[in-house]
Amino acid sequence: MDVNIVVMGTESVGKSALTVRLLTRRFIGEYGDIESIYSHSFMVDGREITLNIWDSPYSENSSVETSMLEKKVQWADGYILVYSICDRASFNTVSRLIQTIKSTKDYLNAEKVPIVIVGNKRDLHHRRTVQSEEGRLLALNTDCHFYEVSAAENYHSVLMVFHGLVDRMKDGKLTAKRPLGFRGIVKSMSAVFARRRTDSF
Ligand SMILES: Nc1nc2c(ncn2[C@@H]2O[C@H](COP(=O)(O)OP(=O)(O)O)[C@@H](O)[C@H]2O)c(=O)[nH]1
Ligand SMILES: [Mg+2]
Repeated sequence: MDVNIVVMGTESVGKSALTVRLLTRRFIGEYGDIESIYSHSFMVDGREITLNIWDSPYSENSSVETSMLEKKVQWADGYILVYSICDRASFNTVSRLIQTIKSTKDYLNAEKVPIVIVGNKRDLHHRRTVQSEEGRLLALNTDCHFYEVSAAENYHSVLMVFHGLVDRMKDGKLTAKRPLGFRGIVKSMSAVFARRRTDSF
């Protein structure tokens, strides 16, 4: 089973830190402006699942950001929306992203929306400006999953984020659909970005 996952959120919330943590179990500290689609496989119930994870920097140019956003939403089967618990604006953006995803993709009523909301930088609690309850409430109101994590301090909780999303997608129509060959899409994407890294564990 192959699944496309996009990691979204404003600048410096820890999108790359979370992605790299999943792939390498490590926290490096500085990531630069990585634009990459990573491939990561693991076994669930005796079945191999391959995640194609698209991590990209947030563009300050709003027209670029809007057109990229559309591409990402179309490409992905599942969404990880990241904010920093120390950055109120990043939380507001996650809320807007949920509306965009829901209005762009058609989800059946019975279907769980494959979105996980992540409040990152939990270790910086002394600088917290977004309370846990706010994240939880947003998730409740939008029928999403919610986790508060620290990419800096904890591998396990980051793993739970990605596994939680996969679990959620397994319940949906994921296995049935894929009219377009996703490999073709990934290929054309990597041509656009001229940079593709494949890490398989
Ligand atoms: N304290 C702390 N810093 C973090 C955490 N996650 C990321 N950072 C830092 O936040 C900055 C931005 O992280 P990065 O992953 O590049 O953010 P991105 O722009 O969303 O990809 C970097 O300096 C990271 O070291 C975290 O959980 N705790
Ligand atoms: Mg990044």
